[in-house]
Amino acid sequence: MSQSKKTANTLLLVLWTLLYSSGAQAHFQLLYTPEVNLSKAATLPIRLIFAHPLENGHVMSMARPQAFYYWHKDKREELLPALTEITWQGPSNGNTAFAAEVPIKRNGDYIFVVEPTPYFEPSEELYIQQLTKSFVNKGGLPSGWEQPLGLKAEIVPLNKPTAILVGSTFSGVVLSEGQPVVGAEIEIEWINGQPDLQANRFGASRVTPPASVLVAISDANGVFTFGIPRAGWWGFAALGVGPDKRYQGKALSQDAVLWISATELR
Ligand SMILES: [Cu+2]
Repeated sequence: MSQSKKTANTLLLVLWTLLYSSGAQAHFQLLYTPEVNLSKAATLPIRLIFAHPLENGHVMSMARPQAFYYWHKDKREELLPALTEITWQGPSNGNTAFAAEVPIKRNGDYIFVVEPTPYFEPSEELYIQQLTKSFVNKGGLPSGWEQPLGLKAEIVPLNKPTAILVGSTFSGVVLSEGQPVVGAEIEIEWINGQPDLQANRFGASRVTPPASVLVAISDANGVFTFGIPRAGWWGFAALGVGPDKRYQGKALSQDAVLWISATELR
């Protein structure tokens, strides 16, 4: 094949991939750390990445978040000053993300929260802000993982989020300003490319994403349930459930995101 023909074919393939995959990708704010159950004091490596984890596609650029902290018992620990800007690499591109090293000493639950600066998505002509929670436990002692944090929008777990087994189910309740949201649309994704925290990149895709986005709808009490088919990181994004609908003169989707790490019983 001539060089120009090859180039044309490559361009077509790229276009086709973009068109084909645009329907299957969901935005997810990641708040990732490799190990959610600690037996002794440790320094947690954390990465904040805005990506399409199941498709393992384009990595979006994150601005410095509006807030980043954890709740431990009754205390909120501010982590914004601990963030360093990094470049996170996906299979097709690299983009701005954030890293932190967070010391964990006391026993109990740590609920991490990132409140990102809204991101403008040109393909949808709207801003997206995903208020995101992720959980770590030290010493096996529960201390409030089931408590709402009073976020504008949040998913509150109904199963202990640091003890989720493959083949079991996970349920959560979607809250907007503390009230259950009936009929919320919750997109569900799995982190397909293993995050490599040394290289700050996603590994190669391990599964073929399903043809269509996985979705649950919250019931009359704001509750949804999902059966966990595979070990690894599962994310739940309740779309547009937050009270803020506009940002800088444009539409805003204020979403609630929650992450769990599922393990095999063996
Ligand atoms: Cu995107």
